[in-house]
Amino acid sequence: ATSTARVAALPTAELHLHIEGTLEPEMVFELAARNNVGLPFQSVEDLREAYQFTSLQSFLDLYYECMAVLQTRDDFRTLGERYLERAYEQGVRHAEIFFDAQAHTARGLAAEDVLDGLLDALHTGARKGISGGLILSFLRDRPVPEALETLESLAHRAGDLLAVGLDSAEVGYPPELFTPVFARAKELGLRVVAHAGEEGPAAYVWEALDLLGAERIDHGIRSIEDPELIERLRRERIPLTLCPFSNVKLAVISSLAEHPILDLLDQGIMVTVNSDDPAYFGGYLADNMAGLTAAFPSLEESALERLARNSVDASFAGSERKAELH
Ligand code: ES4
Ligand code: ZN
Repeated sequence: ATSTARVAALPTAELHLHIEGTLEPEMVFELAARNNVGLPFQSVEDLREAYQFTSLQSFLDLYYECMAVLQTRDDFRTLGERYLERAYEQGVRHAEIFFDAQAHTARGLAAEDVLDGLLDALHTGARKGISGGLILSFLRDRPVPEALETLESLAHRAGDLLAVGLDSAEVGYPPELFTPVFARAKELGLRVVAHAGEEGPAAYVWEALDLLGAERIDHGIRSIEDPELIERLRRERIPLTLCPFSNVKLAVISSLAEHPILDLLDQGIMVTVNSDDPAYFGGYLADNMAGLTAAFPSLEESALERLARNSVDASFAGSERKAELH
């Protein structure tokens, strides 16, 4: 197995990271105290013990509950800066970061405070050698008109966004529903990604590609059930942003050794390793890579290098930045 420290020597791009999923239990308590927010947990240990999930929904319930402590632009700046520092220590040099605007506006926050706080953090990160951008991710289990309103409310800030995405509870909320939202995002000049094929079927991956115009698929692990889809992903070099620790924690697979990442890599699919919600799932990007080397004794250094290289190639960084990172 290769240690986290050795993996961290490889420059990588993090392409699948929910900033609210970097909220460590210590910070939940710190912000709860600062903002006078009540918590149904007695201590950091008590909260950590609740990190046992049986499905995506069981995780999302806790994830949305904890983020109530985030109240101000400054809270989002701090959250973002702490993530970027930890990511840098793990070799990440470029980060494309999801934020769930609706989870905050539904609590009465202004979308622009969230955006500005995260942009503050990205500026700090840029000075320290980590580039990146923000992905406005729509909550698929909330009404489509709300997603459209959220997009319109930030349309005048489209220049501060990199892309749009689609996340939250998947089954029963097919990508097709969001076709008009993504059409508008493209009109605004935004890039497009979407979560699909995590708990939902391979059919949702097809929809994300054909109806939303997704340029990358987040998770997409269930694509393995559809050989025609695999062939398309290979031919068109469509990246899958895989999250190994996440899949085990949310019981999408039973153990890391069952993860199809190496099969997909062998089949010529453009796969990348990512951390999803690292505060909840047991580690950051290099921790995920190191976990894979422990679970797959046959995984060679060259495969790690390929995964690192894929992450840069699959990013939306400009060609100059990509060249620097290779
Ligand atoms: C998420 Cl793991 C996962 N899947 C879907 N939506 C999410 N939001 C935050 N983490
Ligand atoms: Zn995700």
